[in-house]
Amino acid sequence: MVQLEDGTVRQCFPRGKKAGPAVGDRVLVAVAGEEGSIERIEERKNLLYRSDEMRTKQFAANVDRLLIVVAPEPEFSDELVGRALVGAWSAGVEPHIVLNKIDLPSAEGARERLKTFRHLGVPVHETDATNVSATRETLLPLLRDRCSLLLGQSAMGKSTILNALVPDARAHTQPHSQALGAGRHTTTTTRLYTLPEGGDLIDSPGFQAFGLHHLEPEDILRGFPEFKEPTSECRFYNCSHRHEPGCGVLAALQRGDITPERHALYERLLAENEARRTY
Ligand SMILES: Nc1nc2c(ncn2[C@@H]2O[C@H](COP(=O)(O)OP(=O)(O)OP(=O)(O)O)[C@@H](O)[C@H]2O)c(=O)[nH]1
Ligand SMILES: [Mg+2]
Ligand SMILES: [Zn+2]
Repeated sequence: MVQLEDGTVRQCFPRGKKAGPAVGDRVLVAVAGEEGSIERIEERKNLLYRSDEMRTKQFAANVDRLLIVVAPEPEFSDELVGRALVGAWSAGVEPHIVLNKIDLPSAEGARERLKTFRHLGVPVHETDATNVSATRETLLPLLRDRCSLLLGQSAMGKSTILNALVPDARAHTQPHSQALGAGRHTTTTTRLYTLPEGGDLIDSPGFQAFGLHHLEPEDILRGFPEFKEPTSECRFYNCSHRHEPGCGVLAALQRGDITPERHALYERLLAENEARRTY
């Protein structure tokens, strides 16, 4: 679906067989009546991918900010937040965390668990998406004139946040238990909405895994900005920061400047990348 300059939306078909357009792309279209064809994809600022064991899929293009939405209930996964951060940093996208459902008493525990990400310098914003005016006050300044993507596990409240910010969106939302009963996520497609105040917001289906199989070792390293300074002290120029003597990253880990969880995630991602190469 392509939004034309006059704001109307048309169904347009991509030309050619190569990997086609992703949500967030700017495209040149030839319109004929109710339909059209995509003639060209403009150069991208960046491109986010999502992958599983089977394949890597284009996810969204030209995203300025990744809003990782978490909530106390259902409980969010640290592993998924950590992976989403790596995905953002490696693609050159600015990550933010949105702690939603702060009206629930269990919010305090979630706030505590987010400390580790706060220490990495990731801004954390807090919302109760059922409080529309407060949510708008918190998030609208962040979204103006930028393209932002809502990402997170199912039932964290992404579509509820979208509805608070874009009243015309009327995206479908439902409680977690019902979503599980139906055996799928409430939101099933990735879609871009334009904010009346300026800026774009993309809603996406909840994820249970955030595969980063497509990342090469140098991309993975970009996903760990806190490793950057310590790597300048590594004895070997091709140090993998796993077991080499004189490794600055391992020294920082010893000192407690890098957390064991982050280093373990780094090792897992490298191992996943190596497993893929042996196919
Ligand atoms: N108490 C409370 N409930 C919320 C809040 N935000 C969302 N909810 C509820 O949480 C449930 C899930 O919200 P959705 O917006 O559908 O979640 P989602 O992240 O879009 O889920 P998927 O589309 O499956 O990925 C709904 O029943 C919402 O009403 C909040 O801030 N506080
Ligand atoms: Mg949704
Ligand atoms: Zn090293």
